[in-house]
Amino acid sequence: MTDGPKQSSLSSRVLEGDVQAIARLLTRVENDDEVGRAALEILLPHTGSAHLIGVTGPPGGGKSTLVNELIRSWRADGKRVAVIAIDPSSPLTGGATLGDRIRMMEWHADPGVFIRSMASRRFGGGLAQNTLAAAMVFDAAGFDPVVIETVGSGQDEVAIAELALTTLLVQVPGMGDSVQTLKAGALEIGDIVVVTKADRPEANDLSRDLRRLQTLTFGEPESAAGWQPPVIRTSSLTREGIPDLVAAIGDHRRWLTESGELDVRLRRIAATQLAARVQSDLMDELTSPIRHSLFATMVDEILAKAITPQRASQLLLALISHEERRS
Ligand SMILES: Nc1nc2c(ncn2[C@@H]2O[C@H](COP(=O)(O)OP(=O)(O)OP(=O)(O)O)[C@@H](O)[C@H]2O)c(=O)[nH]1
Ligand SMILES: [Mg+2]
Repeated sequence: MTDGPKQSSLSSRVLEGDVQAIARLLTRVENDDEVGRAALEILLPHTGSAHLIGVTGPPGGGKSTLVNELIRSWRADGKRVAVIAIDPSSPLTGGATLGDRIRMMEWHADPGVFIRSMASRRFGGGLAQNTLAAAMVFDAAGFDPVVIETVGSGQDEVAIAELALTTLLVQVPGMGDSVQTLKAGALEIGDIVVVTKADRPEANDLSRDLRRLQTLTFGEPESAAGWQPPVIRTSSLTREGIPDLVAAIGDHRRWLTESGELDVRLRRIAATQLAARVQSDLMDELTSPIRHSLFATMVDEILAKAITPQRASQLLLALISHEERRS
């Protein structure tokens, strides 16, 4: 096996921004194989500068179209942009929706834009782990910003805020009872609240309601210290509000650095990544070929009401640490 030189050339090509090498490494990293793991170790010292931006909101809320307009602005500023689009639904297409495919085609010939779809079907820490590993690859390859786009389905909505430095919470007019559709706590995750499809008549009412709700949640703007999440109306048809949004993202990035919040968030992202990794490594251990039958036995015992899942989990963990000590 002559994997060694191959790995180092793969990572050096990634560091040079080679699009094909990046695509190949992303697949390796998603499959979590040896080549992927080794390359991440080489890339690690080259990471840490990209602005990780989370975009979340309801299905069909105009997230992808919005990100496309952001790409257009950032490209005009000479930035190289990566997008990780997480699709919870379609294992058939490997996560890419038709709209995402059209968007990918638009930027196909531009090496300064890389769009990757990922299916979020892996349970447990899979989403966070795969997403942040892919973000590391883009970061090392010199992409900045790196956008993580996900449909807000309650849990994912909050999860994305733990993976990003700046979170855009998308709200869309004309979806019933305006802000009442917001789940409790969802507003807090938005560093910037974006009302998309501002060309629709209901956009004004929605942004007014969102500002009221913000006041109820965070207090009067002048009384609160720190960052005030702005509500920005955008239309991807007319490009209204897109320059304002680009500016607000830049403002938030500067605020993070100046306030010291950047370190807090970097630490939170690292902790999220480690927790996700431990979770999936433990599951791999517990369901490995040598322990698989024990795991299945425990499931039988739970079904037979002989043991609680809590106790079964403790027993399995105790067994692993016992084996570790003996080896
Ligand atoms: N009128 C109007 N329609 C828009 C705007 N932005 C997006 N749309 C339309 O809204 C629909 C959904 O847009 P997407 O960008 O695919 O929305 P999404 O949030 O990424 O959707 P999912 O990824 O499927 O959750 C498409 O038909 C768009 O053409 C806008 O600014 N104005
Ligand atoms: Mg989309």
